[in-house]
Amino acid sequence: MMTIKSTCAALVLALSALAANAGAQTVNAVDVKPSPQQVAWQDLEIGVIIHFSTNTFLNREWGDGTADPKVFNPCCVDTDQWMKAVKAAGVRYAVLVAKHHDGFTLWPSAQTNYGVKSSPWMNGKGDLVRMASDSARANGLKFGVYLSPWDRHDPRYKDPAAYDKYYLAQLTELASNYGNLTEFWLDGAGSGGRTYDFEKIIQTLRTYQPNTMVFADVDLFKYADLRWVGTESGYVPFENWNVVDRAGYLRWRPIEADTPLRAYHWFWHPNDEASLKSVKELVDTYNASVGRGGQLMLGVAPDKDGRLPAVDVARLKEFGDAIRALYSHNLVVEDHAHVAPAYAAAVDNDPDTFWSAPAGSHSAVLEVDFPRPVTFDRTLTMEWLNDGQHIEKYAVEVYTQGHWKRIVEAEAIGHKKIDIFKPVTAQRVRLNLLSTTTEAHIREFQLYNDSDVKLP
Ligand code: FUL
Repeated sequence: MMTIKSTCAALVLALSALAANAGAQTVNAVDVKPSPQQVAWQDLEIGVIIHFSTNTFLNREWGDGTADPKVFNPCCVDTDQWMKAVKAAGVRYAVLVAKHHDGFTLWPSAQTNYGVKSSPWMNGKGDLVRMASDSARANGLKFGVYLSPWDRHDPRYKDPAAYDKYYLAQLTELASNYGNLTEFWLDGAGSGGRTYDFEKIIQTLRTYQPNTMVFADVDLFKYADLRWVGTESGYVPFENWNVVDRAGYLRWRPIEADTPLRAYHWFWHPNDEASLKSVKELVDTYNASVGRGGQLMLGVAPDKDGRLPAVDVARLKEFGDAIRALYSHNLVVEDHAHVAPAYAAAVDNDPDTFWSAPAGSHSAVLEVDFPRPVTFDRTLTMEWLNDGQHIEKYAVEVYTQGHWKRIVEAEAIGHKKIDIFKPVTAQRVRLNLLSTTTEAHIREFQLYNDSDVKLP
């Protein structure tokens, strides 16, 4: 028989067990959501990373830190030309390599003489970070910086504590003097086996830049907001989930795929025009990065004069024109598809509106019906991710000869998914969300017929 005392004791035990459980909540991938800054960053879709340093003048990719600052002497730096050229490619933000592994600073850092201030360029009075950030913003682009942790010039590098102090002081200069930084590139290259004071680095960055997205490779997963795709091919492998687990850290880490405009070369090299990627290669890269829910980070490099070469400028525009030609004739809108009013927000060509499946549902179907048959060879689908990534399996189906035929079956949708297939002609098409962890949210479901778009 239970006494009042034992009942109370049991109650206390039960309550403390509940409290302990509440403290040790299990987090599942489906519960992890992006920060508002990650959501905004994922909407940018394409960025560029700009490499320009002593390497440009010495035909090198990795400077060893011994270059004389006097070699840095471009005659005609035109950061406005850089930004206009990348904008024509559809780029929304630019990251400038402010210091590469050679240790040479593109801004007049008070922490070292090894940089533009010891070069003949502008009589040592120039500041490329200022010029690039001003031009980016004047052209409506966001701006970010790369500050290499691996420094092959600075003597303090041998002493981790002294070098951390140096790095933090340089970071403070960049983070506090050049306006909002959209992305901060933390490159792991060359740093194998070295430990930096990352806690402090991120705290310092956050002091001045609460909204910057930190890009870093997988080793630095804990400190990063974004993750490296793992190669420099520009391709995102299937299936691309935004939530990844690294040794117990389950976090929203959207993927960035970096690749240079000229194959294998981040810096400009003489007589290297043959390595410029073709429009087809660039479009394929776009489809396999942005089209797989990732961010495309394209590398561009000014030449010794300080301008992007004319052929690169032309290629960037051709690439931008090709993407605009491929993805501007949404048949759902142009061919007046009929859709149930409830779905309207998913098929209105406006990614700022979204349709939600019924609350708590685990599957849903979104159908578009055309007044006459249409031919198409790809679908573009966007998931509204603010509440997490919910779609785990989906299909695109067309109604033919009395039944629904599946032309695409895949798992992740994420920010943007482009599915390409042999042209198909149909009057009824549906996005069949076969399995969703809770109700799905769709920003856009679009159809294109691009098999006949001619690429230069
Ligand atoms: C790499 C670097 O080692 C390359 O030189 C380049 O800067 C690329 C974007 O990142 O890790």
